[in-house]
Amino acid sequence: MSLPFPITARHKGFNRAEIVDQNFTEFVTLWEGEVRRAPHDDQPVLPGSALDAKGFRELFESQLISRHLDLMARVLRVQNKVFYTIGSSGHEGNAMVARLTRHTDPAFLHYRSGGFMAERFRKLPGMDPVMDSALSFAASKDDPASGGRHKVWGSKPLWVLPQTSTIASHLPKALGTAIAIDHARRIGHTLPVPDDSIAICSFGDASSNHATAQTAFNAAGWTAYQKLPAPVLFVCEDNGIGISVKTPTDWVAANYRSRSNLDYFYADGLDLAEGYAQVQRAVDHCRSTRRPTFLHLKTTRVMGHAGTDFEIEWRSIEELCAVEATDPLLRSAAIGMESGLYSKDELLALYEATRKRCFAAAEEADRRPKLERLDDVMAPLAPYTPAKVKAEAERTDYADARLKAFGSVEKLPENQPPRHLAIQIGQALHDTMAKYPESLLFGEDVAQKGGVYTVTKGLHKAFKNTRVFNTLLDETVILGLAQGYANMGMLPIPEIQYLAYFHNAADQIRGEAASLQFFSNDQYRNPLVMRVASLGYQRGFGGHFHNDNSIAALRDIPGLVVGCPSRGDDAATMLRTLTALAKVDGRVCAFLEPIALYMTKDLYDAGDGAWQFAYPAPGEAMALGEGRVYGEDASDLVVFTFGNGVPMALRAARTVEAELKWKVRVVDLRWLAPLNDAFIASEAKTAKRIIVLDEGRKSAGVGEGVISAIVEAGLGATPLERVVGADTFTPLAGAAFLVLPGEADVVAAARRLAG
Ligand SMILES: Cc1ncc(C[n+]2csc(CCOP(=O)(O)OP(=O)(O)O)c2C)c(N)n1
Ligand SMILES: [Mg+2]
Repeated sequence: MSLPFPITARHKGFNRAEIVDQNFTEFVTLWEGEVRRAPHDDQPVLPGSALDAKGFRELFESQLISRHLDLMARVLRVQNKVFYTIGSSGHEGNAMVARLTRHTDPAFLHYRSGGFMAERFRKLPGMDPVMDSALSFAASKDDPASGGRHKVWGSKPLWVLPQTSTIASHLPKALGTAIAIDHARRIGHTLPVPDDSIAICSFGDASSNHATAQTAFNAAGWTAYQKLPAPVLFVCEDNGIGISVKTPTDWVAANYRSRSNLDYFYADGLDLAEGYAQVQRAVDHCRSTRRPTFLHLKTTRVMGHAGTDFEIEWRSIEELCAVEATDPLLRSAAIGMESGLYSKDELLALYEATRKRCFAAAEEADRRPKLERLDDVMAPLAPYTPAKVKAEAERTDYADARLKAFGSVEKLPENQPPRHLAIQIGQALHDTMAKYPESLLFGEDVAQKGGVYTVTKGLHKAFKNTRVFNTLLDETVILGLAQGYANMGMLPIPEIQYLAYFHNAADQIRGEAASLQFFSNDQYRNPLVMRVASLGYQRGFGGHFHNDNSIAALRDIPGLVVGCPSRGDDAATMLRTLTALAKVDGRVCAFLEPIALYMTKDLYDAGDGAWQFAYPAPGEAMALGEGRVYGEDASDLVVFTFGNGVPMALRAARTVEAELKWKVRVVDLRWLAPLNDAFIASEAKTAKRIIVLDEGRKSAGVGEGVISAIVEAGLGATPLERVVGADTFTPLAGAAFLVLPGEADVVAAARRLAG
């Protein structure tokens, strides 16, 4: 479609929002076409269209709301009343997707979803898309989506889970949610949405190239290939460009048209009369076949990528005007006039009335309170209700289920002799799965094989394939699945096979799972407990990637709980608290299992069996932040450590006690994030000397946090030595032990302290 006017001086302006705005008025004013007799509400808006007149009017109004929110944002941004200008202009046709789906179909949306949102708001009475959006634009505390933390498209009642700005990062969890919807039935779990729901996930054409998007498409295909349901509607909003990089002509169609297990549909998102039936076909296909569906929705982008994108500086005026001529609002205006539903005056009046409504809402939003206290900002990040968590962790009302899981009273782990870490983690997982029928354990090799280290052995047999299953080999998908199951009210326990491979998929925890409570003002939660085989010191299986000793990437994720047990009984009580934190407070948790301690049975001498412990019966749990202290009354030397460092420190303590005649206390931190500063300070207060033994690296390791806590408690004068890993990757074989701290290093540090 070309503009019915030549490129005049006004079209050459710098402010494309103004030009696009004027184009609409001019287009309507100059429009000359045949006007039909207005259809009734239930008649096609134009002959042959699947869209009826009522539907058209509502979609058009949704488009106008979206457009005027964009225009308002551009004007009020410069007055500091609005703090976000990435808009939806050109994408308003996505309102059709909202109209043709249900408000209970969980939606994970592209940032250009103003039309979709305005239309979805119609699904529930009494809601106001304009005011709600304005509050989000204004970063007001009253913003019902994020409480003023971000301009997001989100709504609790409308099942729109807010997304971060990271493009494509939401595709794995959208797929996970779709898979969870159908998986729930197989484990008898009651969904929070209807059983035939689908998950909707929109994104841009450039984003479709991203590894995170590609892995979601692949995993969707992998699932469908096995005839397993994955009712996800991927909506690729193709405007032909990503910021300034053009997508090669027809690339999206060429790339997706014929994938065997990703069913491709095309729809014209620029033309409501034309596109409606096309969108409907895709939605119906997804819902009825439960197959992953790719809806290629043609859109355009007017007004630049964001308010800061001055396209006139990098595109020719001819090209800009040609793009602006494809503005879907011009097409909608033409449909409105040709159908006889609107006269020119009515159209212009509606356009102006919508503008007024958006500005009025924005001015009102500007008067609403902002987030003004740090406490308020952080309130939803990491909720913690200790009494409830304790009660949940200590809950014992699942005796029958655990009896069934373990087989007999004799086989209950508390009736077994003391065992080592790997066995007791496995027992604790049996316990957890018995306690929570909605829990699922999955990852690479976890099922029949029982994991690389046989930690999950027996679980597949006890809980069957519906609850314990192997995934495809992709950490991003594993963590995306976890979020999807959590979104549907289940309790996912994903396994990451090695800590080094967490980094492959870290964004799924960092940018997505851990941020959901924050950006939704704690209205949405994706509780999960991620198990990670971790840390160094493996003998016989060397090299960096199986011995990664850095947890820096986990420790600085806001809100994430990180626990690391050094012995089997602690693993059991810690796991009870982690699952309780997930259930009660929605927390995202990481459970780091020190691989080198999995099979450790002895402490001092071969065969002493001193690193095996009695299994704690249900009813016992370890509070978040609670450490374990060996040698409480000793104060000549206090060693702060965790994981492999604990038995190492206990062995070194023996030498030190013999040689220096000191009494040594060893403090196992157990919880690495958040670090319990008060506990560290109270243990340090009574110490004459301190060693911080951190098997991680010198830079950004746990040790830095421990020392900071000691210094900040005013105890910086206490003589202190740090024994820590070198800032390097871990080499193979014996050389690994040059890099990692060892027992002799602890003894040497004690000697230095002795002067
Ligand atoms: C992982 C990631 N890399 C880079 C960016 C910066 N960025 C934001 S939007 C965008 C372009 C996206 O283009 P497209 O997917 O076509 O969506 P459109 O904006 O055109 O609707 C880029 C590069 C980002 N948000 N996330
Ligand atoms: Mg694009």
